Amino acid sequence: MKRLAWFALVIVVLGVGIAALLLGGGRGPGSSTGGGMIEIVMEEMRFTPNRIDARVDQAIVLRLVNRGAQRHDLIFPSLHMPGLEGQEAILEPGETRTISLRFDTPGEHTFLCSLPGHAAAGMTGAVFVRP
Ligand SMILES: [Cu+2]
Repeated sequence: MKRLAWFALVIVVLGVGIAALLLGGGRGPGSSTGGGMIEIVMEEMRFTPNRIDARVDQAIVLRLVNRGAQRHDLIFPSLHMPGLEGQEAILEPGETRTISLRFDTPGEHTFLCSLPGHAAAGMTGAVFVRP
């Protein structure tokens, strides 16, 4: 009887571990480190998270989710933005889109929502690119 209980416990622990591995898949909530997929929620008037870490020449995949009631976009006013060219990053309310980026210069790359008044109201962020 006692032995059976032990066995059941081991099965449960293994099950939870495997489920966590399968569900984890590199996109843990709150994670903002490059390498996996990073989810950025857009709403009035902010990006969450709005600070992202990346490395030079490392592709980062952003999953943009517009949970607001208005249209929002995500643009990098800086010119050093290999990878974003041609990618549509304006989203209707309720829309989700995945874009990938790759930076070839280290430093702080500011992004913002270019819809009128949004950046001024705080809808900005930055990707910190390490060498
Ligand atoms: Cu906006």
